[in-house]
Amino acid sequence: KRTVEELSIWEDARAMIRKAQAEGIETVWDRLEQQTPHCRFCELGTTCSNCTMGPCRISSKKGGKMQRGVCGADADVVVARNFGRFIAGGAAGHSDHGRDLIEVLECVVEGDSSDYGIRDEAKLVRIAGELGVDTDDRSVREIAGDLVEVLYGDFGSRRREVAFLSRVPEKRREIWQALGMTPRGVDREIAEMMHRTHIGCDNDAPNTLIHAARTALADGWAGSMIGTELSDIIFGTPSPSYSTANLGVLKKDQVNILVHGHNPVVSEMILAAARMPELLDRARERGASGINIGGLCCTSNELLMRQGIPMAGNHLMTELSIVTGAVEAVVVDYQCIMPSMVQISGCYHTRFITTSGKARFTGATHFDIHPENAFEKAREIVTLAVDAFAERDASRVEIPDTPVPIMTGFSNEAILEALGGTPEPLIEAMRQGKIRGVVGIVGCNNPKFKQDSMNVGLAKALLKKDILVLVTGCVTTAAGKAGLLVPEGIEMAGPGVREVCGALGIPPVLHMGSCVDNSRILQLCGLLADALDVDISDLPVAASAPEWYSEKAAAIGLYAVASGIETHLGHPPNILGSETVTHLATEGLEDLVGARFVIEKNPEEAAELLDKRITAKRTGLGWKP
Ligand code: NFS
Repeated sequence: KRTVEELSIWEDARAMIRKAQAEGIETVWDRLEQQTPHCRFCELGTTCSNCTMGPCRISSKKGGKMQRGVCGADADVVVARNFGRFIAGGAAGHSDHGRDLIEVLECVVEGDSSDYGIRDEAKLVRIAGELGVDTDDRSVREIAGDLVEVLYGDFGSRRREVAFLSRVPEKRREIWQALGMTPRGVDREIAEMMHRTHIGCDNDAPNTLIHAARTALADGWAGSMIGTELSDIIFGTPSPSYSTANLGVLKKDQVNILVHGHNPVVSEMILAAARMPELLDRARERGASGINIGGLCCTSNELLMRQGIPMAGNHLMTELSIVTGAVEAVVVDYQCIMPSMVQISGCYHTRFITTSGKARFTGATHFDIHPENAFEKAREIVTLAVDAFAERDASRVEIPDTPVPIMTGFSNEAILEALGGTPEPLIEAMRQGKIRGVVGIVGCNNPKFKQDSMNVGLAKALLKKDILVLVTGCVTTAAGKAGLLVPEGIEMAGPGVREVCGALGIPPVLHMGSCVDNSRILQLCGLLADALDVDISDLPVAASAPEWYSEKAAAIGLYAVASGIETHLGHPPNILGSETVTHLATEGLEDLVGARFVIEKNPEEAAELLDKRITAKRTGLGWKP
């Protein structure tokens, strides 16, 4: 049994794990222990339940029994099929989120919602123009209407390629074309993945994996990118600002509402409702001094980037946030929300509120939110939370730690503006070796790892090597709590990063948003490659998802690799039961797409591996290593 100190590097987490233990509340770590050891076949990816001739297990012992499933599928086929569906699940998550934003914009255009609007008209016009919409002498509403059509089209079957492929360097597009990897439509690739992995279809593992990559590319360069760009258009493009992070952002004397999930569509409305004078008065009448909004997981990243709303925690902090006893309501939309939060809420006065018909939780209070009723429902939800304050048991409240400051808001627009309008100064700093390379550290927490040990360890190790770090998703909180998201963080970096970031007054680790905002990093790579007239795979850049766990994170990893970005994972996906698939992922893809996965669980070793890649790419560009 692991000690509390072995579960997380953070004091706020440890304090709440101890409190949960003392109060008899089960958490993710308890359940992991109950589930360990896991099924070996499942870990290797060699179980199949895609038909009822099975379920089947393929033995990893060569030559023995059970080398094939009942249909005849061998380990390669079963692993590839399972991995393909895993990727499809992730791509579906990000992309359906993106589609929800198209629906909001459509409602704005049609006049069906007055709760939302277009906060960044300039960006709307720019993106529409980029995607071929006529923007001359037309109203914002007309342009937005056409943009809605173009983006809905990206989900269908009528295109040869998704619209934002215009952002992909020519050389990369040729590689995809030659391999049959060009993403045509988001829903099309996902549906085709389900078809191919139906019993009796795609029974050639590499062929399945090529389509898995196409599905992931549809996520990165369409579904996620649409999510990012429309969120900016509707809620504003992020620019640098300060906020705070960790469980200390909860306030003892205020109504605390935590928004959790992924989409800004609901959380922005909760925030707006919480600022209504009538609700503030209501909170005061009930003895609270105000209404405090904090965020969890990616919807937190969305509100943090655009509105500076503090971040209470990442994935493994979600259950623990309720254990503080100080949370009146957790309001969720979808994705990464542990169902156990309903039970834990039930141990306190906390209201657990769902808002999406796509993600209902038995035992939760449900408010069906649509663009047409969003603000009204948000007002009802905040009212409910305010009224719950009276039920808070002060004797059970424990808010650990004091919040740490963080800087946020580094959209590509903000980065380019800081650089004077072009990526040239960044390229020059890279050429001179002050910034030797750039690594995006993204993704999750996983209770199999000591929480954030890898996320923080890798970031620090890279900074020492003068490698600039970009973060999104749950790594944001980790970097923030470690003091890396403030300009003073340059003290932990090598001399080059210290000099460049110091001169610009920016942190050595830049927060670029939520997980769909990894599309910002893709776009940035495209910009850098075009400026140097090379392919993305020629750049001294890399990616990492050290503590990843979700299907979405796997899809991100695969679209990064397929885009030419070497990607480190702290542990492998469930593919090791197939030598063919494992070899392809960790070596073969290098020959095909110019990048591969590397697996390493030690952060220093991982930094060495990524440094090696960056060094090789620098040499390739004729730059000193
Ligand atoms: Ni990303 Fe965001 Fe966090 Fe992982 Fe989940 S919140 S979309 S999947 S756990 S980073």
